[in-house]
Amino acid sequence: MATTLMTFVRRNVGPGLAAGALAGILVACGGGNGDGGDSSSSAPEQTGEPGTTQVDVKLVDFKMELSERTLKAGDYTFVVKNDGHHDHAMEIEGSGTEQETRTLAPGESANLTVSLKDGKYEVYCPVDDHKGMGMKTELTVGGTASMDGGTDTTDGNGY
Ligand SMILES: [Cu+2]
Repeated sequence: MATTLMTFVRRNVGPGLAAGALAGILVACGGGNGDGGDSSSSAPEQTGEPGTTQVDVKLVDFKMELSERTLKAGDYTFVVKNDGHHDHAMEIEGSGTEQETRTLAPGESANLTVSLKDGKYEVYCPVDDHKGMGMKTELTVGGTASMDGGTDTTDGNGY
């Protein structure tokens, strides 16, 4: 019905008038679909992907802090937060893997899901020369961690 009326109006008056008439129609018909539509489905921001282990990474000027630096092989979600005053990002490189987050403005964060195999990884900030300024660290994956005497070495009964 509104459509018919709209067509009718548009045919018989200029565009400007039609717009005005249309607005009037919209207001007139507006009672049908109440205005309380606040139900925007705001999904809570998810940290960590299901089935992965979360590793927190803090980027500051100019350091890189990982909550874990010795991991077992598996899937990890790096939750990277820029706590510095410059743009930063995180790149992880090693054992055939090379992945990075987008560049994060101060206060921003991003998730990076990576499948890690045994080996050594370099984790650093690829922005400008931040790596050279100290934004780098090492990540060891596998049972060759030298720190604890290797009590928990790889046993092949895993997943
Ligand atoms: Cu940086």
